Amino acid sequence: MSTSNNQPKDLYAINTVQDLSQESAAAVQGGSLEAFEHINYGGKSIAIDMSLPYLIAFNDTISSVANYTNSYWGLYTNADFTGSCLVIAPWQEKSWVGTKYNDQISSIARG
Ligand SMILES: [Ca+2]
Repeated sequence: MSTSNNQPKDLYAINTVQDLSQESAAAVQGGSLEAFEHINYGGKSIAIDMSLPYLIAFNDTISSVANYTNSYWGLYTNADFTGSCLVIAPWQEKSWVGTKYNDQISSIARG
């Protein structure tokens, strides 16, 4: 009696291709907004990949940001996405958020 090994091999190949595709998709859609304590990307930093209604330890701290995503982000001076909003474009970097927003940002929304 002979059986073919082709089917299990084919299934394995399909699974491998699917895994690679998911990794590629994650690489394209992933990334984060990095926020820094000081200007010029200095001091402590956090990597944010989703909206945060309150920054907790980073409240009123952020002085520079680097957006390593394809998304727009809104940086708000008050919690729950209220107050003044500084919009950060995809892949935009700001070595200084400006006087109005320095040490004022309390919530961040991913667009
Ligand atoms: Ca600061």
